[in-house]
Parts: sequence; structure tokens; C-alpha cells
Amino acid sequence: MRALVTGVTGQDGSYLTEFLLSRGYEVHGIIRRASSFNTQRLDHVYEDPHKRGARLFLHYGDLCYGEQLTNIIYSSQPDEIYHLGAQSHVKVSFDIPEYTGDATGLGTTRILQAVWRSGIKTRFYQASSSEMFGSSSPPQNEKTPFQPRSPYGAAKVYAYWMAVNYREAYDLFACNGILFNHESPRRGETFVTRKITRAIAQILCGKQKKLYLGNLEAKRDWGYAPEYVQAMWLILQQEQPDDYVIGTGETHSVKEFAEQAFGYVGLDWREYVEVDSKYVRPTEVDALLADTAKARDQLSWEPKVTFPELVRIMVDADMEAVGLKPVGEGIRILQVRFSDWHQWQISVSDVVRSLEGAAMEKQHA
Ligand code: NAP
Ligand code: G4F
Repeated sequence: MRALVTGVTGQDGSYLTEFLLSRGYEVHGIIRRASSFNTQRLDHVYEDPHKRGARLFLHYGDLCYGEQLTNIIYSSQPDEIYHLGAQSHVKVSFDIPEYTGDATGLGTTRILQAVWRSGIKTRFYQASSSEMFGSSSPPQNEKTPFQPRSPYGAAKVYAYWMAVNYREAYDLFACNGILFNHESPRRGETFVTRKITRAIAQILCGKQKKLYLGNLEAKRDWGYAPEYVQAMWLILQQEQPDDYVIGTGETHSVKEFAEQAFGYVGLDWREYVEVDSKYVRPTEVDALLADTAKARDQLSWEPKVTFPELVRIMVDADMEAVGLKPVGEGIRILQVRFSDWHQWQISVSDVVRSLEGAAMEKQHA
């Protein structure tokens, strides 16, 4: 099987690539040209394409330019396309709404159009988002109306309907995964969970004194990203194309995340966190909570990593990243609940090796 992944350098793209490679896929990823390397999340799985048996290939492209996308799709002839690329930051989308509409909204149309025009028989996954539900009250499921509250949310709603439209108009196998927030040690540093766990590591090192956040009352349904990329794959393995909500079915406030994360390392969050209105959004999505009955019944997908476990995994990883010895519960949780195909972080350090023991090493060798 051959897959094409847009957004391959992102959090989800890197986990999905790892997952697909572990299942024997050949993976083609689209990356943007940058003046410095932007493939850090992939480096551990990257192989020289000249090497016999190499199965990961990267191509330059941009979601804002259709011609390149068409060429890549046509030349790689994928069986499955996972369209994960996007300007994915909600707050940033208020600053650059036009670009967000172009990359996050129209980018989807460019790919769908390329697939349809090239006549390639491929399955298409659209990375839709719980942000589309906006002000619709929780819990949210596949039938909940979309009432987006940001340029990002509006762009994703447009892309969602384009995927549905190409499915209905041209019989494309196009599916939407409506994913609720999912996090990991590879989460971008400016999303709130990672911002908190990184700050904790910096505070423990004595390099940071305060953490400035925006709205602490917002509630999110937070899960562990590697489990969510498995759901993406399952969605494309079904007999019929369809749309699915993916989440944990639990919701927690930003304040609760901070409380648990600081508490895990023995600190009181109230001594470090301050509110800066700069991080408050012009319009906010107050509460997201997934009703995942459909995914449970039809995909047999259920997340294993709980909220307190996710917090511990992320804090441990950020401690390790700055050279501190992690508390260690996060690493143990992964062994028990998710000792599967993905690496702890980008590289497995000596600290982790000693905690995980020889069995784990063998799996990831
Ligand atoms: P991410 O870490 O921000 O990754 C976004 C990816 O898109 C990166 O590889 C980025 O490339 C690429 N990209 C951005 N603009 C591009 C452009 N113009 N042309 C080509 N590539 C471009 O996002 P993520 O958390 O992995 O999320 C993956 C997808 O799921 C996104 O579409 C996001 O909107 C959606 N989603 C995420 C969540 C979540 O909680 N994580 C929930 C629901 C939906 P660079 O590395 O070069 O920046
Ligand atoms: O971590 P966030 O930036 O994620 P947000 O806005 O929920 O979006 C993420 O999840 C979506 C799925 O629902 C994805 F589609 C999207 O691509 C992205 O991955 O913010 C979470 C909450 C918000 O309510 C925000 O207002 O945290 C609040 N928050 C409070 N202080 C903050 C901060 N968010 C950020 N990024 N930075 C802060 O300082």
C-alpha cells in the first residue's frame, strides 16, 4: 500500500508516518521548503531514498499551489491520501485569516480536484476538527450543527463540506475525521498543553519564572495523539466512506490541565501562572466534549490513555528534553497502555532507555 500524507512534518503527520511504515506502507510526504530543516519530528524514521528498501519519500509542495499538488498526486499514485496539512493554530488564524482560508480551506479543494481530475482511485482522509462545532453545546457528535468561532473553524467547515461534496458528486472515497484535541510530546510548542508542560520543565531548570496564559476556563476533550492517527487509518479501511467524531468523551478546563501538570512535579500552579489578555481570543469555543458512540460501534476505536496519564506523559517528555530526570510515571503509563509502534519522543534517550528496560528497546530497535 502507498500513502500520501500532507502535513507530514506536523505532530499527527509524524505519528501517522510511523504508524503506516510499521504496517508496511510506502509513505510519500509533502513538505514545505524552509531555510532551515523542518523535519525534526520525522528524522528518526527518515531513510536515504537511495537506500534499497527505503519506504519514506518526501516531496516539496505547498497547499496554496495546486499545480505542484497535482503533480505529486499524479506521480506518487497513492492508494490513500491523508490530508493533514493546515495552518492549524486557532489564535493565529485571527491574525492571518486570509492565509488560513487559503491553506486550511482551499488546500483541501486543490487536493480533491487533483484526485478527481487525475482519475486516480484513492481514498481520501480530511483532517476535520471539533473547532468546527464552535458554540454548539456539548456533547458534540456527527449530527451536531457547525457554528465555528474562528477563521480556522470556518475554513475547516468549508473543507469538511468539500470532502462531502466530492464524495456525493463524483463518488470519491472521501471521509472526514472530526478529531477533538489530541496532544503529545510532539505537540507544537504554542498550543496550550505543550506550552504548559514546556514551561514546567523550564521553571524546574530555573530558566523561566512565570507562565502567561489566556482563557483558563475553556474546556477541551484532550486525548493522546498516537491513538488518534490509528483512528484516521481505521476510517479509511471501512467499506463505505463516512464521517466520524474521534475524542475521549471527557472534558477538562485549561486550569485543570495546569493544576495537574504542575501538581505532578510538586508545584502549585497558582504561584506560576498569570493571565495575559494577549492570549485571549476575540471569540472563544467554550466547551468541547466528544460523543464517540459511532466510532466505538463502527470502528471499534476507543482511546486508552486518560487525561491524567496524558499530562504525565507530556511533563515527563519535556523534563527529559531539557536534561532533567523525568518523574517517570508517564513513561511507565506508555509501557502499560501503549507499548506499541511509536517512539516515546523523537529520539529515545539514555534516561528513557534505563527506565523502559530491554524489552522496550527491542521493540523500537
Ligand atoms: P501541526 O502540527 O500544526 O501540523 C500542520 C502541518 O501542516 C505541518 O506539517 C505544516 O508544515 C503543514 N502545513 C502548514 N501549512 C502548509 C502549507 N501551506 N503547505 C503545506 N504544508 C503546510 O498540526 P497537527 O496537530 O499535526 O494537526 C494535523 C491536522 O489535523 C491539521 O489539519 C489540524 O488542523 C487538524 N486537527 C488537529 C487537531 C489536534 O488537536 N492536533 C484536532 C483536530 C484537527 P510545517 O512543518 O512546514 O509548518
Ligand atoms: O491548545 P489550543 O491552542 O487549541 P485549540 O484552540 O483548541 O485548537 C486545537 O484543537 C483543535 C481541535 O478542537 C484543532 F482543530 C486545532 O488545529 C488545534 O490543534 O487552545 C486550547 C484552549 C483554548 O480555549 C485557548 O483559548 O486553551 C486556551 N488557552 C488559554 N491560554 C490558550 C492559552 N491557548 C493557547 N494556544 N495559548 C495560551 O496561552
